[in-house]
Amino acid sequence: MLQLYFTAVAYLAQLAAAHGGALNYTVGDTWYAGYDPFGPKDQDDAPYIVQRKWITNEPIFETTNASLACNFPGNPARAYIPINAGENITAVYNTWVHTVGPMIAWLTPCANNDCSTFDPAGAEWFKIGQQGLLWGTIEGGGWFQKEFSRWDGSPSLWSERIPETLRAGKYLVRHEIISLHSAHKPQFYPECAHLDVKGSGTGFPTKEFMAKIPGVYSMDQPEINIDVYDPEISTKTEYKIPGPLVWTG
Ligand SMILES: [Cu+2]
Repeated sequence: MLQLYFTAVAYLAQLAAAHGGALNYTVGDTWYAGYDPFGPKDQDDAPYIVQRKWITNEPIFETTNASLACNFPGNPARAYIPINAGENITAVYNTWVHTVGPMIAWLTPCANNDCSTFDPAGAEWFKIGQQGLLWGTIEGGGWFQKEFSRWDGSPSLWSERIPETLRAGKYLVRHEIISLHSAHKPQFYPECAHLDVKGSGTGFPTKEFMAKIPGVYSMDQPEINIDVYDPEISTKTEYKIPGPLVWTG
C-alpha cells in the first residue's frame, strides 16, 4: 500500500513536470519575477511581479480559446519590466520537456498606455521574434524548443530583441511555445508580462504584421493541425511558422 502511494505521488509529480511556461524574465543582469502558478495567493497583489497571472501549467488546446492571449486567468500584473528599444528580453523557463514546434514572441501596445487595465481581447499583436526548426527533419531534427532546454536544472533561456525603432510605451509581451508532439492536437503555452519600453524611436508595424490572438491560428492550418509522425511530414526539413512576418523595426 505504501509502495502504491509513493508510485502515485511520483506519477503525479511527473505529470506536473510534463508542462511548463515562462517563469521569470531578465534584461541584462536584472531579473524580474514572473507569477508562480503553484505559489502563494499573495502574489496577486505583489508590487514586484511583472507577469500576468496563470494558475496551471497545462497547455491550451483550442485555437479559439480566449485564454490563448495571456493564459488563464490572465489578471494584470502590478509591475513593468523597464527595457530600452534595441535591448533583449529573455524569458526564463526550467527544464522544458517538449521538443517539437515553434516558439514566438509577440507584443501588443496597452490601450491608454496602461497595462494594469488592459484587456487583450481583440488586440492586434505583432511578432518580434520566432524560433523554429534549426536543423534536420520535422520529427527528429533540432527545434529551438528542444535545443534551448537545459536538462541539468539550470535555467532555459530564450532571448528576443525589442526592435530598436519601436516607439516608447507600455506593451504586453507574450511568449508562446507551441508543442506539436501529439498528432492533430497542438498544445499552446502562452505567458504575458508588462513591458515599459523606452527610447526615442517612432516606429510601429503596419497592418500586415498584425494578428489577433486568438484568431491567428486555426485547425485549418497544416502547420497547426499536424501529425509530425506522418512520413509525408516527418521527413521534411522545413517548417513554416504560422502567422505574420516578424517585425524587426
Ligand atoms: Cu507538457
